[in-house]
Amino acid sequence: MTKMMLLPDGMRRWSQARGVCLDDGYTAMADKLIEFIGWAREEGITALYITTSSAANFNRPEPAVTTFLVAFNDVARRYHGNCNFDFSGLLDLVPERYLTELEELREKSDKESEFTLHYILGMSLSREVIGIFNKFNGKITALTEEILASNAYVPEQVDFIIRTGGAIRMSSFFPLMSPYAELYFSPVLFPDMTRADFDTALQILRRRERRFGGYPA
Ligand code: GPP
Ligand code: MG
Repeated sequence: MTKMMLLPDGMRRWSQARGVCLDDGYTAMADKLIEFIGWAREEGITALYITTSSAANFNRPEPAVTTFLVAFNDVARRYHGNCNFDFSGLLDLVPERYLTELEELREKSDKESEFTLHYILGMSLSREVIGIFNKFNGKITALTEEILASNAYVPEQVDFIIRTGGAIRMSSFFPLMSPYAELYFSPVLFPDMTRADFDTALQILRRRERRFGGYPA
């Protein structure tokens, strides 16, 4: 029951390097995501969380925001029938027509599927915590781990996080309730990722000794 989170980074640089427009870079990302999901399923990943945007990404020029929104909705449209599709995040940031379509796709997705594809939109660790506080402020006497968990953007602990694109940072993409997630940073720009890159990442992640704060077994 391995849960994975993917931060697909590097599309602008990929587009620039190829001399193509950003839309083409994100189209390549969309095709690669469909491939990536297949690799993950073949390797027994039961839930794949994809960070489709940080809250800060919505400060980009509007055409760039539209580009990533269009590409991720396209992937959900192409794949929803084949998985249990869900999403969460700072949804106030997402323009209504994209959100409405994601809601429809979630509704139509295969709820019985053994594989979950879950988008995190508008990710921001601080906004996530502030949102939970404001939702419960004055209504409960104490915040508990259970309340945090059931309101977190990522609703369960993820085991592995893969970020492509070369940056060794989390950029507010860290899942609140996954303190022991194993991290893997790949220099590959996401549209260039190959099956061999994925296999290498997974092999390294699976070799890690996971101790969850305890002593070695
Ligand atoms: C970033 O590629 C990707 C997204 C907007 C999706 C979510 C963000 C993550 C960092 C996972 P980019 O447009 O930033 O390309 P580059 O990194 O080449 O500037
Ligand atoms: Mg980037």
